[in-house]
Amino acid sequence: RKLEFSLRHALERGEFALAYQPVVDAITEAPLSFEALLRWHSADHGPVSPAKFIPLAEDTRLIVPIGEWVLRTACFQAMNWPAPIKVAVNVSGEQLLDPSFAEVVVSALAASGLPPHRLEIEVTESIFVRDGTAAQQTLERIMSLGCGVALDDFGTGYSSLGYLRKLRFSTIKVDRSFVQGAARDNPESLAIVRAVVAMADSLEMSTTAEGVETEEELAVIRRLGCKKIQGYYFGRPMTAHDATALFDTIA
Ligand code: G
Ligand code: G
Ligand code: NA
Ligand code: MN
Repeated sequence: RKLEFSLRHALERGEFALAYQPVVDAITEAPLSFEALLRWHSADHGPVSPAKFIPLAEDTRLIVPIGEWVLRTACFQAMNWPAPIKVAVNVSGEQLLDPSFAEVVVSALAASGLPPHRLEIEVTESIFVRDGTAAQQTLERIMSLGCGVALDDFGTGYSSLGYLRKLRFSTIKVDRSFVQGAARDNPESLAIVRAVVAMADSLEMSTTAEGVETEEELAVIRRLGCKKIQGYYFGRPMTAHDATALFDTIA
């Protein structure tokens, strides 16, 4: 069967699940949030990589209903965690530019009872390319609800500093390629991470280093002053059950 046909029926067949990857404080290593990452186990095709089905979902606009399911599921899940712990949800341009997006967020928060400040929306720079004004307006509305908005994969897209002047992002996520480069003493990567952290600090935005896998990467990222860390070194994406169990063992 064509992948698109299977994707069209995946929601009603209950084939999606969310994996949750921890984000920890760079100094204390205390968990701060989990990023929700969509997984698809297709009855027709087996497990399908997000790198394959997310672009297809975007092209077909199936990402709009799928993304609504992701938001609601993540908000309900976060209600099982201790109060300060947040949940981060990735949002594609197709979703953000859909006229109903802000109401979908409002409705997911209301249905779950999750306080808005415990939800962080992750967007990439690419959303500003197509319709920057509409993207900005929707993000302002999301921020006015009290939700955080993180800028994902920073430095890899069509970077423009213009939107950093207009929008108060909660977090800038430094792409894994810079983290790897910095740990290999690549002078350009080191300079860029240092500059991004300094810029974020002045703008009163937090920073997350993505894809920290080794002790060496952790050490250099700490030295460069990134506030938060995410990566296999601290935890792989895990089931909702395992994420919740993490707190049960601490408490
Ligand atoms: O989980 P993994 O690292 O393989 O994710 C691959 C890509 O898919 C990443 O760019 C991630 O942002 C994106 N992605 C994962 N889950 C979601 C989701 O729920 N919605 C959207 N729009 N993108 C997602
Ligand atoms: O585009 P985005 O940043 O949302 O993508 C997140 C993706 O990065 C997820 O698919 C997740 O599985 C992956 N990821 C998270 N931590 C690590 C890591 O330490 N190493 C690698 N290679 N991938 C990671
Ligand atoms: Na992300
Ligand atoms: Mn990222």
